[in-house]
Amino acid sequence: MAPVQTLDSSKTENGATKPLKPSNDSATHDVAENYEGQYRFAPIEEAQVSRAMIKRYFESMYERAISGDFPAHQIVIVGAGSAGLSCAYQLGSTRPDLKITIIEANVAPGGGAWLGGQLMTPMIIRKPANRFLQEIGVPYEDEGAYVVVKHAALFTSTLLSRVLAMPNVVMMNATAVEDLIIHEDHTGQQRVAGVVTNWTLVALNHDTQSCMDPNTITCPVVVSATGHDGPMGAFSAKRLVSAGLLKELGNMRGLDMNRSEPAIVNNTREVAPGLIMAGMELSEHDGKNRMGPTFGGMIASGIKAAHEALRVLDS
Ligand code: 48N
Repeated sequence: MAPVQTLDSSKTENGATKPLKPSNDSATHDVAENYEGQYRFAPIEEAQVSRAMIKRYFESMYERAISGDFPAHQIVIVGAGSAGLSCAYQLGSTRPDLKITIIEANVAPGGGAWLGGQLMTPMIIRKPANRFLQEIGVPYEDEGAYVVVKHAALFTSTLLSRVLAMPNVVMMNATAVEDLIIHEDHTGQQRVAGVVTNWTLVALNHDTQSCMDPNTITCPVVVSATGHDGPMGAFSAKRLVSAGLLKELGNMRGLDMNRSEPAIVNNTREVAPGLIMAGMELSEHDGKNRMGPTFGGMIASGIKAAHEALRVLDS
């Protein structure tokens, strides 16, 4: 039987490569100029690039410094891992009136969700958390009780793109939360009222330079999802202990997938007045088990943290 001919549209009958067929208003058309003419960019001055960045970045920093302006309230989310980003997506998509500010210490957001386990790339998500994948448009293989996303980066990059496309969401990456703002109300109760920030490279170098003071962002509710390890992990849980608002850390316990994921989701809550905790940071705060390379609990915890944050904000 004659072999099946697969038509290769980029080739002519005799196998030569067809020249690009540019339409007049496409990138292909512009690139085609390289073969016939010169690729031309619109002219620019360097100062225009600098000013375009400075204006936008510092305007948003100025606007997000305080949530006092009514009615747009502000929620700050610390940590852009799978829990923090799921929380941001849930808040941003259901409450367009809210100002949502994500503070992420790494240059690259995403936390531990760029890979599955042991640097392998597929991501496992146990049902019913796969419904979130359907909502944000991440394809997966259905394996019955769980689903497999072909590459964790497909989940994280899709979620990041959905969150960052929301007009009410601002993310400040390469920025560390290095303290919590803690006020005392008229009853004497201590309440988290915002975060203290610095550029991460500054926060990591306080031992090399003195007096590099931080900045502040005040808000009525903070969601902390800083994970269980890493240069600054479990940040708020540790700060609650050193600030006297938590007696001691529970410390993350051994791996047990079946106990850990429901425990973290069901215990996602306001751990101190004004502070919601989510994701693996909660395993350190409460002393819950870890689950290893399965991410459904992070998604569900982030979504629950959004509901908790709205409950606190609207109470
Ligand atoms: O991904 P993580 O570390 O944290 P979660 O809770 O979003 O997801 C945890 C998940 O990746 C796992 O650990 C999986 C399920 N494995 C479990 C197991 O048993 O091993 O994201 C936290 C983010 C990171 O991007 C950090 O850079 C950031 O928080 N971060 C901070 N950002 C700003 N200021 C800080 N002080 C800070 N500390 C951490």
